[in-house]
Amino acid sequence: DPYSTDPVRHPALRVNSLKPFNAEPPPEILSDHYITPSDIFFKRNHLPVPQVDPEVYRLHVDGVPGVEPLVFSLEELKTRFPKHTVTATLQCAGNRRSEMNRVKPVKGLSWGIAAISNATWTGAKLRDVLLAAGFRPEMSEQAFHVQFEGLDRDVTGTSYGASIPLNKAFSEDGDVLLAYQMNGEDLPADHGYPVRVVVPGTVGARNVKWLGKITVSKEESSSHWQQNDYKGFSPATDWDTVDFKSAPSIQELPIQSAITQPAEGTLFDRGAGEVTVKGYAWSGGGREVVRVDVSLDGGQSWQVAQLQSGEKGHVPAPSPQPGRAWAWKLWELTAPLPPGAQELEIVCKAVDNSYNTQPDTVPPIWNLRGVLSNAWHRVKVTVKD
Ligand code: MTE
Ligand code: MO
Repeated sequence: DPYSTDPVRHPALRVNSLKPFNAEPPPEILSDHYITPSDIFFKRNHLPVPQVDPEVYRLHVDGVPGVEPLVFSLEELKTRFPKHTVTATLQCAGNRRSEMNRVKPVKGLSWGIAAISNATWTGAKLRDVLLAAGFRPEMSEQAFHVQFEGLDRDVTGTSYGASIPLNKAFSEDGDVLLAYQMNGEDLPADHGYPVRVVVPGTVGARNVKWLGKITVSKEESSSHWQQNDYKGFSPATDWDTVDFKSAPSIQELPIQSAITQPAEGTLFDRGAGEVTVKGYAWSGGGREVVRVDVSLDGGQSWQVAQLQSGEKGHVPAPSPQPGRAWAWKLWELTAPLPPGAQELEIVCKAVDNSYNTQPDTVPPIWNLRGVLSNAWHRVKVTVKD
């Protein structure tokens, strides 16, 4: 069993698939922490977790025009390059897929609303490593992508791979890291020990774990996950007509928010007088969430939630530099129970600083792979007299 050496996981995780291991935390635990503890951070593996000896580990850098391939040891990555720490949210393209599946069946793991988490990541900037490997800005006329290959392999020896645009990889404020720490400790095995790429603002799939190789290239990664997966399509496209070449790979994600509390079906006593609603909100590409609107009546009337950008009770983090809002915001609203209503449909929607907002329903954004599911999140609860 190639999975026999997989690490032990936290028992509270909700498992979507055991081999490979895919799991998300219960929503109400997720919004208890601004920085998600590593053991409950969602886990999305396509393959067995590789066992990597840190002494033997080498990162290969290839494809820099006119320059010989180079290798770096873990020690070199840690000591030769300035150490940067970035707080960034990772979200799987399939987060909230189960809501899409309810409209019409889609292919993929049935994620709830918690295939998203937030951590602090520490490592070398990819930009600095590319510079050390001989890359120069003028080479960006000959190369457009940076490919990443994982050390995890399937039975045929094919490894997980993905790529990002070169301009994101090389940009000074793109904050792309070759991270060797998560939340102040060595990366856990499930999250890419000893080194993973962290591409802030970009879909989880490009944040390659157990990083073995970086290739600067004209082409995107030829990996299945870059070419024939993680793309969006029209609701009209089905498995007979889909042409994966016709759509761009998902990179920056759209605006997202969801309600983590209360849970669907919760019973409230009218005597309690009020209801507290909690959730998260995040947008891709470094766009900052500027507002979250909450409705208790299915979207007829709205109230503005309070945003939280830091651990509760601590001084909130200063506003990020525009375009570099990589971390989510947690939010909360306490409001009187609407008089008379027996059932409440609680809804949330977020707005980012480009004034992007979420679509109100799922059918117009339904797609066969169930990705990019970001409609208004709706939770029904009951009030008893
Ligand atoms: N990297 C490797 N090497 N293998 C993988 O299976 N999964 C990707 C990405 N990087 C994956 C990978 C996907 S689809 C997601 S959503 C994120 O890792 C999940 O990161 P996490 O498990 O740290 O939450
Ligand atoms: Mo993912």
